[in-house]
Amino acid sequence: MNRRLVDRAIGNTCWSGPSGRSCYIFNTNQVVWQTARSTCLQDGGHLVTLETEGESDFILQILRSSSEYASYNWWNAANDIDNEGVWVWADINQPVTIDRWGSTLGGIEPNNEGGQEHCGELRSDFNFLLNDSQCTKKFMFICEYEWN
Ligand SMILES: [Ca+2]
Ligand SMILES: [Ca+2]
Repeated sequence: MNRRLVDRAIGNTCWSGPSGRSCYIFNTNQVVWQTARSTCLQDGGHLVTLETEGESDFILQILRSSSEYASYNWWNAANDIDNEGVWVWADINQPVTIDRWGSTLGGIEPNNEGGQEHCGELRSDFNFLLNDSQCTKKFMFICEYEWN
C-alpha cells in the first residue's frame, strides 16, 4: 500500500478483499459515472472491477448487509461506452466475463434501454446484481485499490 493511498484511506474503511491483493472504499458521494471513475483514479485506484465470482460475492455481501449502503445504487467499472454491447472493465481493460447481470419483468440486463445505457451499476432493487444504466445518473461508487 503506497503512502498516498494510506493518506487517502484515513477516515475511510478500505475493505480488504478475498484475493488479498486489493481493498475497497465505498464512497457515498452521488456523482455521474465519469466523475466516479476519475475520483478513483486520482486516489491511485480504479472503479471497482468484479472479475471473479468470489470478488463479486464479497462486494455484494457488504452492500446487502449494510444499513448505510443497502438502499442505494453503486457505480462499478463495467461499461460498453466504446462498443455497444461489448462490456469491459474500465482502466484495467479486461472483458466482463462473470454473469452477474440482474433481470426485470422486461427481460435480462443489460438491456440498453432507450439505447442510452452504457455504464454498470450495482442496483439495490436487483439485490445488487448488475444493470446497465445511463452514465449521467448520479450514484455512489466503489473504488478498488491494488496493493503495490
Ligand atoms: Ca449499452
Ligand atoms: Ca438496463
